[in-house]
Amino acid sequence: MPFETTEKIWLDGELVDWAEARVHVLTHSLHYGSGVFEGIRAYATEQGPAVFRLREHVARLFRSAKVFMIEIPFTEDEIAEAVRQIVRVNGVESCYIRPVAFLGYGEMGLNPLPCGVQVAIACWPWGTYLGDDGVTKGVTAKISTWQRHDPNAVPAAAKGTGMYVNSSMAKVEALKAGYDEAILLSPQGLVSECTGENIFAVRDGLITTPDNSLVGALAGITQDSVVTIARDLGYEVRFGAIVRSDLYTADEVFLTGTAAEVVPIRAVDDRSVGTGVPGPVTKLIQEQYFAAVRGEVDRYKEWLDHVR
Ligand code: PPE
Repeated sequence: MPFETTEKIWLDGELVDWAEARVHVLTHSLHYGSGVFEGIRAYATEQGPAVFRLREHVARLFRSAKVFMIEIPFTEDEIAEAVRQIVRVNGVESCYIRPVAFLGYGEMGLNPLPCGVQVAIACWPWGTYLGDDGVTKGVTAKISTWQRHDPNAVPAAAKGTGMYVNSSMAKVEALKAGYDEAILLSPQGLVSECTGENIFAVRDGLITTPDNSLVGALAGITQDSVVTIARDLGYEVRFGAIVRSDLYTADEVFLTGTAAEVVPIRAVDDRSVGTGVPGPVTKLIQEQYFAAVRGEVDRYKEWLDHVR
């Protein structure tokens, strides 16, 4: 197993052994990418493990499902409690949590409507997604030759499983070319987001992140948290257009995501960002973010859902 597993997975309301959480090869979503998912993290706090912004993640899962007309056979409260339960029963202090709602076995063909909907929730300990060095020293990125979705091709507002072939191709292209991460542009040529993260640029103290709907980026919950944190720190933050040369000339660029957390980008297309080392704004925001997720900042304690 390439990563650390846990004992149980929540599957359709039951706790099953990790190895037994299986599906049939004719599962609809395996063929047509017709599923929706979330990525959530739980962090160790003084009161035990706490899930970060659980309600927002569950709400986004249901919004994604609505876009694809996938009827999740549970309520938002039931899914939220299932997330807390899976963290509790696996006895982990901190972990990554992956809920996925998918169309199961029983129907084939492109019409998804007759298919039964299944829900699985797994969790496992997952360290820094872009490497420990990435968090401290920053990562390199390349503008991808793959474009982010046109909203009339696939709905970027929804976290659909099949949509991630776009991200995977961009990721592989970047890795093969020797970069850590890819930055995708919208069909109009504006900076959209990274493969599984939103992006921010800082210049002269002004922080800009793309207007998600306009550029086909996912409305990130970490992005939202970072916007709040940055504004609370006194920075001006705007949702606005960014073109690739804005990244080359920015003082600082960083990315945000549940898995990746907050990571500086130290070079874009072989141009150093600023001086090529993580800048003060990024470092301050990183520090506040990590303090917030661990329950160390009073004003952000409402973001935590304790599992015990
Ligand atoms: N954009 C995309 C395309 C995306 O997948 C994510 C999350 C984000 C932005 C940031 O959203 P948020 O996590 O709410 O701040 N990507 C998830 C999957 C990552 C993966 O590689 O798998 C995640 O971070 O959990």
